[in-house]
Amino acid sequence: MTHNTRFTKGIKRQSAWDLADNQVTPEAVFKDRRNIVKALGLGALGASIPGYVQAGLFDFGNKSPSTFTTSPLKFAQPTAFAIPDPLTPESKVTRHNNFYEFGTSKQDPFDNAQGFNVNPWSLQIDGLVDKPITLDLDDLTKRFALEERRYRLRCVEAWSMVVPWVGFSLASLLKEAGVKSSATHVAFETLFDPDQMPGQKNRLMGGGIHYPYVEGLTLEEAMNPLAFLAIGLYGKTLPPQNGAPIRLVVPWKYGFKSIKSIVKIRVMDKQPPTSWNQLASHEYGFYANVNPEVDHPRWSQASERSIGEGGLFSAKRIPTQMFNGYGEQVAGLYKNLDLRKYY
Ligand SMILES: Nc1nc2c(c(=O)[nH]1)N[C@H]1C(S)=C(S)[C@@H](COP(=O)(O)O)O[C@H]1N2
Ligand SMILES: [Mo]
Repeated sequence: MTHNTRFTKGIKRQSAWDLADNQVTPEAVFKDRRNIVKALGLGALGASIPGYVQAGLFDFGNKSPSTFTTSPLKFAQPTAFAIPDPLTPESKVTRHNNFYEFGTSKQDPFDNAQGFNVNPWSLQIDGLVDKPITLDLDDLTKRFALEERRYRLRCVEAWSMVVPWVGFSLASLLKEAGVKSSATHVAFETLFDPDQMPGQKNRLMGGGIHYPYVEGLTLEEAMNPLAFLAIGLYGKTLPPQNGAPIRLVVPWKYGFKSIKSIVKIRVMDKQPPTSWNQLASHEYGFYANVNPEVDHPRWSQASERSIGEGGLFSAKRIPTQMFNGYGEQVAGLYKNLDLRKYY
């Protein structure tokens, strides 16, 4: 399914991602453009399908270069948190994105965010803490010991990637601020800057989300060693489409929990509102743990398309794992929770 069908009831729009599995043709066929058009049943229509659809269908590599400047990072090599799965190519990680502030199509964030200005940046940590902290852009790369984590990322739309993030644990930041004993939850907020983020100006372009984009975790979830603040990927600082200069990564939850371009982290004593839940609460819960046994009301969550070299078009369908494969680390957090009710 696409962003289009993600929250639109009834109307199903045609896009490359809507192709049924049996329409996805073998690798060899992709290499010949005429065969692709034929295989898709587009026939003579092939010439008249919109440019962006064609570009998406026929792009197997790197396209236009990024004009946003990223810098190499120094970090500890992956250790306990590395998974053996092959990494998704960088060109896919940075060109197939969900970041509705820059538009709802997968290529919009790359196309519309290259001029994004992250300097100066200010990330505030406040609320129920002993010592509120404000971090500037420099602090993000220098104040904490950086490490690489290779995590699976499972979008609620049933596609997935494996990404080498660079950053530090959320717990290390919260510990520095000192969480008060009355705290139960942590809230996160993305930058609100409609001049830089066209999706915040235009309701249609922004997918109907009420901005700024907000997310939240329980304190226990936030303190789990897997919860990560990423400032880079593939060894360099984050490009804007992936959430520069700092974003959350919670790999056992659907991707929408991993909020991008964070300006505020607030420790609270109640559950904070979250953007996708506010938009469609019957479809997107607060917890949003990856769970192959609890389907989305409009599609199955039992399997996912793993995006590799060929992008989503040739993505292999693989079974979805409980907690995205991180059950050993996080299942204990939910032992008293009905995961059907608290989806
Ligand atoms: N602020 C903000 N954060 C966001 C989103 C968004 O639209 N806005 N999309 C989410 C969704 S649905 C997913 S799947 C991931 C995608 O991260 P990626 O583009 O780095 O793969 O970012 C999440 N974080
Ligand atoms: Mo997502």
